[in-house]
Amino acid sequence: MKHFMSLKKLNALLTGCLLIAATSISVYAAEWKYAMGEGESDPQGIYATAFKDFIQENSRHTIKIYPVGSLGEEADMLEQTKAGILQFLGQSTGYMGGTIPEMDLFTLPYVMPTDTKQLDYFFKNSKVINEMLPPIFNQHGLELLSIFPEGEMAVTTFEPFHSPADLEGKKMRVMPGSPILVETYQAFGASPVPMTWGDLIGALKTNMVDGQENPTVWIEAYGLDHLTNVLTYTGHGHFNASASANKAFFDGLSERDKKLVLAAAEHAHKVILSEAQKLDAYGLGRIVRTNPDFTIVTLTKEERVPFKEAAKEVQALFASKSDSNKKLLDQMMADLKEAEENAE
Ligand code: 6CS
Repeated sequence: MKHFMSLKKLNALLTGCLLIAATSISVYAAEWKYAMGEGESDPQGIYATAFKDFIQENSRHTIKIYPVGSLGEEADMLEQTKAGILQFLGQSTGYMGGTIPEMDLFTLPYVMPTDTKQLDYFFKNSKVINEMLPPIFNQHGLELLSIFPEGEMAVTTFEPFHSPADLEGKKMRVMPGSPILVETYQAFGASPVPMTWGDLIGALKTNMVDGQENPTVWIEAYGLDHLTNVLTYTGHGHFNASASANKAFFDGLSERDKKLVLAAAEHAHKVILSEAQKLDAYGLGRIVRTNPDFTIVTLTKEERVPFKEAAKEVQALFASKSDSNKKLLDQMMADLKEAEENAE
């Protein structure tokens, strides 16, 4: 009898242990959702995959990646992340200015350099990114993890252009949600049309728009060079993307998991920054090889002058919108000067 009781106790103890183990697994082995505005082989996908692999190799958590199109448009994914339905979001900065006005900083014309070494330095050391934007993201329910470049903005059109006068009346598609993109193309003489990525291909096929802007690697990957005739490098901008987490989710993580997420972001940031330097050359090389009839134009220094003049108004307009915008733009200029002086 005595012996029977102790077996019963042992059984109860074992059941208890199993229950505790099962609970720990469900608490500590979570599946986190990561949505993004690009496919898995695109720059945001390279970042997301490096992030996911790091998390999965260093913990029992798993990450499910939702690429472009699987969870609606980019604006929907931003709302879903703010609401905590998604834990992580990869998003083009050009979609964020409507929600986080300060993010329009990254779409301002003739502010970012085209030199990849300077960009690399800037995206690693920028005070704007590392110190000033994180509390601004927090106010919007987000935890900023990274901002990284995807290549110089290239403009593709049906007809060539060399001056703002050539752009007059041209309907140029811009990413929706960024007032500065609209203001930029207006200043450049064109008629901007904000439109989601999902609508752009159809709009080009039916001549609803006369052109669009995107980084070269994306233009090649999604065949935009076959839907337009000319690609023009104006030097006016760089395409950038961000990665962020839902703030309440991040705040609720254990100290260990917070460190894990931050280390994964640091790792993925390094991976994409080393890729970023090659993206433009890769995209352009493929276009030249596969589509020899496509015209490539680089505006001369002289041709850029009126565009740069027009850009000054847009920069001033951004700075005039809020104190926060002004402070960020001032610091951005200081960060970029430091990048120019220190980039190797
Ligand atoms: O033009 C767009 O809307 C898309 N372009 C890129 C390079 N990434 C995603 C974005 O949605």
